[in-house]
Amino acid sequence: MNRSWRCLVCSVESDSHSWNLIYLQKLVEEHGATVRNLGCCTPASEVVQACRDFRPDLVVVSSVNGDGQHGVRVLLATLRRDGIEIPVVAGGKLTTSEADNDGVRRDLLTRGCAEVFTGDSAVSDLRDFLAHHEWTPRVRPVLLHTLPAAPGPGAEVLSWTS
Ligand code: B12
Repeated sequence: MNRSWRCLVCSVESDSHSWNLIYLQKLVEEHGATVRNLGCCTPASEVVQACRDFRPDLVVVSSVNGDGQHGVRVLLATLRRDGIEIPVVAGGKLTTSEADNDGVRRDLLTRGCAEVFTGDSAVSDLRDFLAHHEWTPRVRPVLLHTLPAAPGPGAEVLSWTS
């Protein structure tokens, strides 16, 4: 059985831009994911709750209003505090100056981001990142019971832990 992997798309609490999130949702779906898009102005607590409910394999955070570095820091700290260990990547326009991009990337990697995508190559870098990771669903099939009859002796019924 081939299950798609799951991706949570979100922003940070201060950011009301939406089309970036729609764009990312479509991009990640092209890579085979089932996406839950939490929309703009996403409180960190809502991301935590969605991680518990939806159990994504990856969280993609986008911010373009210039305040994203702070928002992503808050989100990473909240996820860590609440014991959520799901890879987080972030990107967009995370400060008000492109000159900050390298420093922002280093900062957010140090704080636990799996990768940070900014500048002109952000989208192609994310595509490469998605293409070069094997996205195996975190949810593993569990054997519930074995059917004695059709479709054949010993046929296994699989269910999912979510
Ligand atoms: C529409 C718009 C708004 C609308 C948003 C409406 C809505 N529902 O979305 C409104 C009017 C609300 C708005 C408000 C503000 N905005 Co505005 N907005 C824009 C605008 C014109 C277009 C954004 C858009 O929809 N683009 C289309 C999407 C698809 O592209 P995108 O957002 O750029 O995302 C692309 C890349 O950045 C990248 N990307 C983004 N995130 C991620 C994440 C990852 C992981 C990766 C890989 C890539 C990636 O991929 C996307 C596709 O290429 C831009 C200027 C522009 N032309 O880009 C300014 C802009 C984003 N806004 C800006 C600003 C400053 C504001 C305000 C602070 C203005 C103010 N003083 O009030 C507020 C902030 C409000 C808030 N709380 O967030 C600045 C941000 C500057 C910065 N970061 O340095 C911009 C760049 C304008 C500018 N040149 O100054 N805005």
